[in-house]
Amino acid sequence: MIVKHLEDIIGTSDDVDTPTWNSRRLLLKKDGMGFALNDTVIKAGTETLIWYQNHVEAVYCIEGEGEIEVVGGKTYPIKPGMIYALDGHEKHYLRAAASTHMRMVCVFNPPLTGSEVHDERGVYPVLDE
Ligand code: 9YT
Repeated sequence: MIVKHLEDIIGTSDDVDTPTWNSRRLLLKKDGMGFALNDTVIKAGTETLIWYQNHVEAVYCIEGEGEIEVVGGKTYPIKPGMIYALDGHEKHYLRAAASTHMRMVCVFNPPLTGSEVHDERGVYPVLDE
């Protein structure tokens, strides 16, 4: 059985910070669960272009407000209790309201190895440890 606490992840190499989000990676490929689980803060007033070509991701908002715009499709408001699941590798813009960060629980399949950040097209590569 695996037991971790968020405070044990913060400040380690599994705490990945970018200009628009900060992903605390709770479960990774090395944990052998077959998926990754992150506690991610989307920074207030930011927009991120994301396109998970190599992964599916489910996202559950637990704090804050914002929106997700599917490129060429709909825009959905995000607030606590809302989930979205990118089962079609949808390219999207993720925005947090200017007044508040968003806190999201994110699940990835295949699991992340830990160091992924989006490239200029919003893509996470498939990485081996
Ligand atoms: C919700 C979302 O996709 N945020 C970008 C970061 C990503 N979820 C991660 O690596 O935790």
